[in-house]
Amino acid sequence: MAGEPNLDGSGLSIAVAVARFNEAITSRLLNGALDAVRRHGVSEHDVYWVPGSFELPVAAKHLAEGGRFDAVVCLGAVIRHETDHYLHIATQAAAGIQRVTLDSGVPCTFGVLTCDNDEQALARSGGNRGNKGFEAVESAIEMAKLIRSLRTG
Ligand code: DLZ
Repeated sequence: MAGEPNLDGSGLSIAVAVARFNEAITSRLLNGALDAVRRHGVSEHDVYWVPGSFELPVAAKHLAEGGRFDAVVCLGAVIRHETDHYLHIATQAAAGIQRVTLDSGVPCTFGVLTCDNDEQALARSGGNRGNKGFEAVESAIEMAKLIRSLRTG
């Protein structure tokens, strides 16, 4: 049976990096993320905008390595266009964010939508498929608490 996640955000400091590209969607992800920050009592948070999802990993790297944050939440929306450009962006964003997590030991969560169209993206940013921004904050809290408990024993 799966254990209950510890989602008590008190004592945690969380950075939220959000891509401006497809801002109509990413602002909805950000609203979901800020809702989760409030609901779970995260003590401190800051929001950092970057141009697009491709830039999320380097922002996450500096935020993770700065020593101020217990977790970094990365938000973006990669939506399929006529070429395969979106595929490169989505792949590099995912790989880069995971690499920063493993290199820094600071959990960087993946709140980046990868969708075929706007309808799918709207559904997952506060529509009938939930809000991936909200979920990315919950994952960040759970992982930050786990890592803290592993470090303190
Ligand atoms: C250029 C581009 C394209 C075509 N599509 C997206 C997208 O769907 N989602 C996203 O977040 N960003 C996109 N970008 C911008 C890139 O992420 C990046 O900002 C630029 O290529 C500059 O490096």
